[in-house]
Amino acid sequence: MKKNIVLFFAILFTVVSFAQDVSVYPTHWWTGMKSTQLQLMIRKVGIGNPANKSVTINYPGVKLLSIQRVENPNYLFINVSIQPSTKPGKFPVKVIANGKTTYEFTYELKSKSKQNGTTRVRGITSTDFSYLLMPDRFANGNPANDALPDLYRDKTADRNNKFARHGGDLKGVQDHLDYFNELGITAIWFTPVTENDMPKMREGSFDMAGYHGYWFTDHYNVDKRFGTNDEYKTFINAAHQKGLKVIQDAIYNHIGLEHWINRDPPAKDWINQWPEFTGPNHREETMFDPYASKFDKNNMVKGWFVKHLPDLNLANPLLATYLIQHAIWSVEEFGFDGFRIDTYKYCDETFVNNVNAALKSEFPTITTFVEAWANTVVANAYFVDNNFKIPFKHNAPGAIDFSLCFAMQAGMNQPFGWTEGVNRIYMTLAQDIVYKNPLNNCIFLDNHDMDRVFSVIGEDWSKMKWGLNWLLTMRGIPQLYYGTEILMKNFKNPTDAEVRLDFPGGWAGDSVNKFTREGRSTKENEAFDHISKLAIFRKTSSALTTGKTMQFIVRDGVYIYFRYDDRQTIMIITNTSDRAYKPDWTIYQERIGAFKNARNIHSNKTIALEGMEIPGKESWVMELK
Ligand SMILES: [Ca+2]
Ligand SMILES: [Ca+2]
Repeated sequence: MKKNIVLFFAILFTVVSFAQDVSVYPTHWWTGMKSTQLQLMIRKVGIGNPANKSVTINYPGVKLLSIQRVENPNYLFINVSIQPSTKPGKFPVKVIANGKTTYEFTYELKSKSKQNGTTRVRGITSTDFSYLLMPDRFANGNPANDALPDLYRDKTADRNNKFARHGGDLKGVQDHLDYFNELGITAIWFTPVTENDMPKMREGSFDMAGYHGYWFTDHYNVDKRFGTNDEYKTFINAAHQKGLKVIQDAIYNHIGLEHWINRDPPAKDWINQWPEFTGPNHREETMFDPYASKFDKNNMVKGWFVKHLPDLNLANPLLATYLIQHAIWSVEEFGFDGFRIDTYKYCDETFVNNVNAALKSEFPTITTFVEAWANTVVANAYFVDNNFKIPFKHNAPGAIDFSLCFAMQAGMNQPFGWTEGVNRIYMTLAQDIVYKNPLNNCIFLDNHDMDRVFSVIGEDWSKMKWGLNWLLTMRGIPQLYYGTEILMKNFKNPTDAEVRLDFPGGWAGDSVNKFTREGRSTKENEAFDHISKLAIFRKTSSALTTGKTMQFIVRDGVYIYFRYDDRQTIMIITNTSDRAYKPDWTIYQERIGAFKNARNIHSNKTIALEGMEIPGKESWVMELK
């Protein structure tokens, strides 16, 4: 009896110790991966104690290579190789001290998907039209997960507070997949859904929630206020079944203050340390300027973005492996199609190239575009695959094209001049010589960090049409910010919360539902239809998606460019002046050739090129016939 009691408590103790904060990363892996190397991180109090001398793994094809300790005894790293012949399955991993097993866990190798590149992980290309949304602000599909006070530090959801969580979630996005198809969208990009278990943080004079998702506290878990890991998979599968791709937002530069990497770092040098809070200078020039000081570059790479976002030392090899394996894990686990990388210009440059290369090696079809928020074309191009002959070459395929965004805004907003107005677009596109492939750039009129474009242009619908026409016909991967199609407006004044308002109709009981034609005003339907008509045409237009570009010098404020290939020629003509304009087609003969007529994509009217006159303030997208 006594013996049984001892045994009972021994079992209980084992269970209790198992229920403590124990984690193994990656949580599972796959057979059939290109790389045969895997590094497991065990996180458990005392696991790295030198008494834990050895590890045993007994599974055909899996070989223990080495174990590694770090200065924090709560971590142990296990390096294994997985031979290509290894079968999927589960096996025990034992940590041994003095001949006894002190910790044992079961590790699983699943079978790598054979659908990568066909029904999942398809890559985002210039054939796509993406829609950027914030899940917390788009639609609430599950009111039961709005606030989960037993699980998370921030215990509230409150739609009356612009800085709080509002309860939107993945189910809400999933409930509107048909809406995206009506609008002509082909890819959904949303701000991160990774766990952000942070309390509200003081930013300026406001207490902000991590509703935007950029404060990771656990890489391997979806924040349950957006949905579980399984619900994320369900959402992606549902999107794929509706012909929609999915873009995941990734962050390598920093983590949230409450991430265990910051609370209990494996080694001090996983976080870039400063004697007191030091922010980065935000000057991307420090990364490529031939005259830059080491001081400025060091500050740019290692400064903390804000006080509550510890900056990761991506040059640490164990941390780098942790993050690279997580990136691979998330693609294989969830099957999304492309990455958008946040705060790219603040990252260790060798690391970002390594993670991109590792992803490309495992998933040849995966694509990436990076946020460098650069103010010049040279700077934008520096952070991606480019034509520069310089010592360090970045390898990301595409940039988020801020230069073209600023140029398009200037084209709508400024009066025409030698270097102003629509000439900014002309001059910016001319600088495409620096990109290896400008079609890989994500192009946009605004995003979640900027004033809404409709406000920027003074709520002028004529100018809005120019911008939308350019967005959907210029080279690159167009991105629309949620709500632009219903003319949502606002400046980031006093904060960016103003440009992140709830989509009307996303919550049960909303007074209007702008997901439906009936819920939208006449003007809003005009905007929605203008976008959807061109977007749906674009889907099957080889010229607009993958064709070449030819632009002509802007004359009298009239900007004409062509997208063309062997099968199709599209002319985009925008008259930014007040006066009607009759193009002299002899100037455009190279592209006009034998074409006699042009069909306006929006009105569907075909008119003769001879004698064609475009009124002032008008923009037309025309297929030449
Ligand atoms: Ca919810
Ligand atoms: Ca950094």
